[in-house]
Amino acid sequence: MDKRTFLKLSGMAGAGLMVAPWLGCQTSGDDKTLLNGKEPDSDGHEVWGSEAFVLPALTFGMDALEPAIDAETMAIHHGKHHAGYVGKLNAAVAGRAKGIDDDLISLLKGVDPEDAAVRNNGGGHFNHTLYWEVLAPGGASEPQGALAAHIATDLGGTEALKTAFAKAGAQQFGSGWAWLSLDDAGRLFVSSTPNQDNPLMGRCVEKSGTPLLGMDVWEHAYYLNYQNRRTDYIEAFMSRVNWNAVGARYDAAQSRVNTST
Ligand code: MN3
Repeated sequence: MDKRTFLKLSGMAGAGLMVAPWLGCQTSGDDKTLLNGKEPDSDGHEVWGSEAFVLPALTFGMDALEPAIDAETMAIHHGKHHAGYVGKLNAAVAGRAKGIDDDLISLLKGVDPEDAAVRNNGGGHFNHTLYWEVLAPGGASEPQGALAAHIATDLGGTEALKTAFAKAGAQQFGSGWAWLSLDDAGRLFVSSTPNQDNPLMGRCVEKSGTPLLGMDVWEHAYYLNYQNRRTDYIEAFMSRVNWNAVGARYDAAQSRVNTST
């Protein structure tokens, strides 16, 4: 194994340790999805590689969410839109020196609002990876266990959450996302963001936290099937959420809150 290969492999292992808590009990996706390749520049500083980020393969068929989300929308959304964000993110970061920001989550937490390429494409990669994760077929159709109890305490229960979440998505002007997140003090909140922003981006959003559930309300997420009927898409999306996947994300985020307080 040459030095370059060794550095790349050892870098991947290190990044894996950092990212693992976020991945939590995730059962879908490639665990290298959000990792980066590490390559030293000529001065020995670590820089982002040109293929640092990889489009995760879907763990389910394009037609698995029919009729809520049609196969053609899925294929274009994953193979064109998400792939596009990954490619543009790689182009944006390639050759840039790394600081402590050596994975996607820390990169987004610190992203400069003026750094449009990383903000938009890094957000796009993170957001869509989460979207496929929480839509993976199977799992509970309602929040379970500790997450359900916390939703009752902070948000008034599952029905109140669903109403607030659907409203956040419906009222987001233009393109964006609706979110259920856990803030750093361990409180759940519902919010929406424009474009590909997300609650990780502390310098770009009013309220920051760890996203647990994200709903894409860009027209590309629903237009083929629903045209302008965003509320019909939202209802369909809500009916397909895998609450076990959301719960796994909640457990991981809650354990980090408990560790840091
Ligand atoms: Mn999208």
